[in-house]
Amino acid sequence: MKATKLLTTASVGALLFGMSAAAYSAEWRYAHEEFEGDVQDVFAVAFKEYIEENSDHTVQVYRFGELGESDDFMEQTQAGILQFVNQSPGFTGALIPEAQIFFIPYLLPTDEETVLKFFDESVAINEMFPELYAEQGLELLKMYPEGEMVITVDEPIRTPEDLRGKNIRTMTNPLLAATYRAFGASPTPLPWGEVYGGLQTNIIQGQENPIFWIESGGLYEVSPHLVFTGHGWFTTAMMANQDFFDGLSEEDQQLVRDAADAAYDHTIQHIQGLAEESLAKIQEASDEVTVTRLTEEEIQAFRERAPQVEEEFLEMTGERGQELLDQFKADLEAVDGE
Ligand code: 6CS
Repeated sequence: MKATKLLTTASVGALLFGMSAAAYSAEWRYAHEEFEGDVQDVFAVAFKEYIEENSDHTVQVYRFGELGESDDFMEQTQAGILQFVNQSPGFTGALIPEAQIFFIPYLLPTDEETVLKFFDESVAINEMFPELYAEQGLELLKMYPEGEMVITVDEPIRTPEDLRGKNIRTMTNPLLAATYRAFGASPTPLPWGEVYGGLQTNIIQGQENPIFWIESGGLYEVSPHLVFTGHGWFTTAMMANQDFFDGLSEEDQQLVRDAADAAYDHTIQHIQGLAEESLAKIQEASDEVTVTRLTEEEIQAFRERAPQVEEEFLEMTGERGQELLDQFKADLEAVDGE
């Protein structure tokens, strides 16, 4: 009886720390928010391949729907059931308020080269965010952009007034809701699993996402009017359970960091040109789709509502938010001037 109990305790321990009970070749679990071939999956598969090619460890990748919604597998990671997770600030913003900085509209430029340089070199991204995630028991390994945000709606819109009365789905963080309120819409926070059905049944009349996801999730079928407002980028983050990471040998910690670096480089290559390819696929698949690119003057009407969202960000995050925002802006200026 005692022996069985000991064995059970050992296997639970092994499960928690992602180790095989037999030899030291670990079996790690990694969950992300997307489907096969999508950007987070490209990252996860590249990470898995690097680990498996350079060690005896294996990585099991779980895609959207296999372990629940994003918040479910974040909880599983914090509990140590999963070793790695890719969760976007759109959802983490409820847990780490400072992560909502990505939802201050017009903070990031639309120019892809500048954005990519920013993610590579930013002190806010690469030094300040890891400390904020660590407070939640998470070892932040990478933050990376997936694509420019595009709004899809039930009819073409050009002004904040056109958004009045429309329920626009947002990811579940309060600042993104503030952004859409500022844009004139009625924000409706929902987890991903409810978006397609919500658009189909007209509970929501629009949403925002990068084009590859509008294509891959078939959102254009139920929300066919694409509007380029240039207000932000979909950003995501890949991390490990911190106790698990701290418990690894130095060699394995380096392996994990190198795998995250390799996956990042591969994913950044992958996203270049992806929006254009996805838009072409959408236009081939549907005659109903329209594409509206706002003029600079039209964008200005949205942009001038950004300061009130920045204000709300600072109300939610205080001094720490101010420090992060200052650094974020300094980092952007540094890459802009290069
Ligand atoms: O809108 C969302 O909820 C989803 N969008 C993307 C691009 N990835 C995953 C996320 O759940």
